[in-house]
Amino acid sequence: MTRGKFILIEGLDRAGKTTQVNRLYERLSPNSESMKFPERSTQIGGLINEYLTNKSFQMPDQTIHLLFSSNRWERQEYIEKTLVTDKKHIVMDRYVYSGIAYSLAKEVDGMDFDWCFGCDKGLIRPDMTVFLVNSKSNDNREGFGKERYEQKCFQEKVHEKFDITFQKLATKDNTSPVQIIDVTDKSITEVEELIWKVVEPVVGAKSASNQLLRF
Ligand code: Z5A
Repeated sequence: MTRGKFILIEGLDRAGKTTQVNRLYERLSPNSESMKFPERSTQIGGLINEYLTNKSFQMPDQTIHLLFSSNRWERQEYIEKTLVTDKKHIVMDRYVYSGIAYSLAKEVDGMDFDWCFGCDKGLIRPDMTVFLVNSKSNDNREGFGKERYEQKCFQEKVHEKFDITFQKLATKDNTSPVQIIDVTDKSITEVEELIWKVVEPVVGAKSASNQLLRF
């Protein structure tokens, strides 16, 4: 096998990303790694965690945006090693699209798409992104409301910004496609099967080389 494939799961809060990342990781095991952003175990991740969980911990919107991006950059070497040297697949929970969509949704002067994307330019790009959409709100799912951005009206704005971000970052030749999966009223197993249907051909296809895609 040439390099492993990089599969990203994105979605709004409590859409079931972590649940599905774990299912996909198990399906691809032992030839896979699962990862998540924010990666809260690093020093930068610790600051992000403090910001998300402690509403009295303030920092400028620009600063937290750059910290989320730095958190991705500090894991690039590991991602490259896993895909290219170890030839394992990566199943990722949130990444660049979340970084841009959540910051755009704050509608801060000067933090437009180009500003938000600038610091992520050059990051390793997924081979496929799956975006989980629930046409009913996720706010009745367990845990919703505990962290900073978990408010219904903000989440609606984030959804709009995800759509814009997918359009802006789409490639002409459809490398790194985004697959939207409607999870409304679907069980965890039904969603798992829908994801597998789109991911299986990607992980099953041979890469022409070890070359990685980049944003
Ligand atoms: N953020 C950002 O601003 N900038 C960035 O660059 C990045 C992130 C990377 C924390 O992210 C925040 O960081 C997030 C975006 C921002 N904003 N907020 N708030 P996070 O990923 O750490 O946290 P999260 O979005 O809240 O994710 P989560 O807790 O991991 O939720 P989830 O993964 O989507 O859901 P889940 O844990 O798989 O499921 C939630 C519950 O629903 C659980 O009880 C499941 O059993 C249940 N569930 C799952 N699927 C189903 C189905 N199909 N039916 C019924 N119940 C289900």
